[in-house]
Amino acid sequence: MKRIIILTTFSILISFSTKAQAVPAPEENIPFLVTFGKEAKKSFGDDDNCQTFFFSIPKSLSKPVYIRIFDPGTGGKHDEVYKAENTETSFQLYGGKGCISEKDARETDPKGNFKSGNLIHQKVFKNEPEYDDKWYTIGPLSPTQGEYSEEYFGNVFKLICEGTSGDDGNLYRYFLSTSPNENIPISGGNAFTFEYTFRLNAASNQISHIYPFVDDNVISIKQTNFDFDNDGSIELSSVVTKAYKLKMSGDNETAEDKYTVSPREKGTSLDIQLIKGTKKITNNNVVFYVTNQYGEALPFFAVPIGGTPKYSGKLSIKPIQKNK
Ligand SMILES: [Ca+2]
Ligand SMILES: [Ca+2]
Ligand SMILES: [Ca+2]
Ligand SMILES: [Ca+2]
Repeated sequence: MKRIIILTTFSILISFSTKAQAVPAPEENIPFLVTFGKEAKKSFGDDDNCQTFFFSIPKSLSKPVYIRIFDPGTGGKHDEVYKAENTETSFQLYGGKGCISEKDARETDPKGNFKSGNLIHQKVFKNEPEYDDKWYTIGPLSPTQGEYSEEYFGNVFKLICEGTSGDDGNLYRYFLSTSPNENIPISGGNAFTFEYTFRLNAASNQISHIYPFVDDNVISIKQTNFDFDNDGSIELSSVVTKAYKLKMSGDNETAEDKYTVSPREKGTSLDIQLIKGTKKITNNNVVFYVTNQYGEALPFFAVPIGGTPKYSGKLSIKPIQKNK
């Protein structure tokens, strides 16, 4: 005889890891951010030679903060150099009114007034041994130099990285720190972007994760990826979905498809997994963004809002064998 029971394993786990402002975050398993000089071919994996990241500092914090850049130059270790090391990269930090509230700042392309707000700091890096394989620190910054935004959880700074000349790939990372000399995370701090350009691991079978946040207004999303080089597969998981296959792009191609958001996914992050195949593919740079039904970009948070989504099952009916 069979007995029918209904399993409703519904639980959104809020496991907000409040201390991680490495960008990319360790959980993402992404080795580097990447921005190419503007003379580089698009097929190297950067569609617009520009990357914008935002840093959010909780309102309760009044102590100074520092934004640190690892390997800001192009040359020596880590970078993707073609022939001569001829690339210049400009890092520009903005705060103040309009920094994040300006719509152009939240687009997936560097257009219009995306450099909104007050320019706080700017520095151009070439091939500079002084900063090769080392950290460069911006600050001290008073949190109130940022723009306060309730939607983005605090005082927000914007760091734009532009490949202003050359044809090489600048690989780099960020850290939001309370110290100018060390990486000490800020409790409740976070970092996010609306268009993510990064390097994948070279080793086979590695899984990288990016976490777009779905707010209450999102009904459907469209994911877009560029230059994934067919390097394995891309899957979406969430509180209600497991390993939903997304379209992936080949070399110098764009792939996109849509996904309908379930009510239970509102207020949670999605886990988009870039799953490398069995082949070792090196120097794979990729661009990723996700937009909602209005074409507005969703933020990818380094520390996923609501925690990493845990699949909690659908309303399911399972027959259970009676004990003999
Ligand atoms: Ca370097
Ligand atoms: Ca070059
Ligand atoms: Ca670099
Ligand atoms: Ca690529």
